[in-house]
Amino acid sequence: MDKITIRNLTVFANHGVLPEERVLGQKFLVSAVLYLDTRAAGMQDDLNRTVDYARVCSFLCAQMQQPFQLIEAAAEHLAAGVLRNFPLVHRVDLELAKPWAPVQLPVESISVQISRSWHRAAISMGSNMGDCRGHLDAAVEVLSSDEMCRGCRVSSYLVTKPVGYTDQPDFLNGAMVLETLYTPHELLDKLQQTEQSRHRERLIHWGPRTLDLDLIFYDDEIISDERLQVPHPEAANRFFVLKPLSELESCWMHPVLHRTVAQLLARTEEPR
Ligand code: PH2
Ligand code: MG
Ligand code: MG
Repeated sequence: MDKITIRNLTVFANHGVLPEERVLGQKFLVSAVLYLDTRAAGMQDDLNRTVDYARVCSFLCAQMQQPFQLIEAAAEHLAAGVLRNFPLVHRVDLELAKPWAPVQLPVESISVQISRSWHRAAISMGSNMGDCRGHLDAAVEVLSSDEMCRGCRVSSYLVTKPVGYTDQPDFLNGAMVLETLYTPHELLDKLQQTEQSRHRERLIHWGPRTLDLDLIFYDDEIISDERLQVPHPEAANRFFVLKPLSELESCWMHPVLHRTVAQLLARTEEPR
């Protein structure tokens, strides 16, 4: 991807752990590499097709006025702000330097460098207790109104036979694809909080539930730890996951199996 670089934007601000830093303030240097596609702007010589770096500079300068203890925290705030407020920017590498850091030793500067971007997530939804449609709609509402998510797209909902533990009512299933600034584990927290808000109880494994939200894909990442497995280990065999997801992203490549959602769906049977 193309880049626009802002180097050493100089801002006076009051970040710091020491009380005197908060009172007196000091000099900070902000550098940012903005990743975006500049091709159309370049070919058409049109500012509307790119980010106005003057606006980014004044945005960064204004956001620096909110004081933080840590340069890490200030940097997170700046990076998320750029990604949320300049939609063409897909990724930002941000450096925040403190040339006058009070370390009582000669030092040229101390800085933190972070890289943040929008990530694409696929989420499957299921419900077979109570107001199933209401539970799925509530999940869509929570994620589409979350400031850390954008561009939420939702499949149609379909009624499916229970898989695994079959002595339970039919499910209503659907899928959602969105872009997010959450890490996979933060997104999992958000999904679990949303399940809780619909009074999800974990009684029987694969048993009836008001709301089940599973993270199916997160970019093309492969994650396997005590809390989270991505891609979801059952996704590739499940009609009720693949069918709604194929409406939104039939070409998404399973990063382990190297088959698209459409290919996986084609070899999956709808349970009757
Ligand atoms: N979820 C399960 C187990 N079985 N069957 C259907 N049809 N739909 C589901 O969402 C579902 C299931 C575990 O999460
Ligand atoms: Mg599930
Ligand atoms: Mg689940």
